[in-house]
Amino acid sequence: MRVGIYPGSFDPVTFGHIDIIKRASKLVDTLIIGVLKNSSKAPLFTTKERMDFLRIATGDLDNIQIEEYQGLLVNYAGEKQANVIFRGLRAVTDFEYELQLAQTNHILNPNVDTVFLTTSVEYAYLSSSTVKEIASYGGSIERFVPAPIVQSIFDKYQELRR
Ligand code: COD
Repeated sequence: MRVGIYPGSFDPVTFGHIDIIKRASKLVDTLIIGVLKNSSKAPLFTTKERMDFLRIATGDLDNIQIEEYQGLLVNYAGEKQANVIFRGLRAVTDFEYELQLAQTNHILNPNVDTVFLTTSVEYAYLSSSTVKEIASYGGSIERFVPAPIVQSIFDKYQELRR
């Protein structure tokens, strides 16, 4: 049984992530979406919120598990008996960081390999940070994230302003 992990912050999930999830899920028997709990990036959304958004976004896929993890990704992959980590590549700017991450992870656990899926062109520009920036100014984010989570993103900014 082939188990893969697609790890990330998903703060929040975007159509770019969903595109990678759909494509990666076809390459393995089970795809675990690993949501990093204590990210140094200080996420806007709680782990539970990020996982709930992912559940909503992937409801139509049946070989997906959504889990939180903390600590080293390769240790988590080992625990789950996953031997492939999926990452999305948008542009050259992603490459340097991703290469370093993949090489470090492979040194830490040689049983785990990283597979890069290149972004679909329509999502090449898209990032969680861009979505948050637009939403923080009240701009339209419907083209970037699934409709059922749009209001929750705006609600978070309302909550922060209170
Ligand atoms: N199109 C395609 N892919 C995309 C798009 C898009 N529009 N947007 C994002 N992606 C890809 C990203 O390139 C990435 O591959 C993935 O989706 C998730 O993105 P993010 O931004 O949500 O997640 P990151 O990059 O913050 O995740 C980093 C990890 C959480 C994986 C990493 O920090 C980690 O595992 N940390 C734990 C400690 C560890 O093991 N560190 C490594 C050893 S030093």
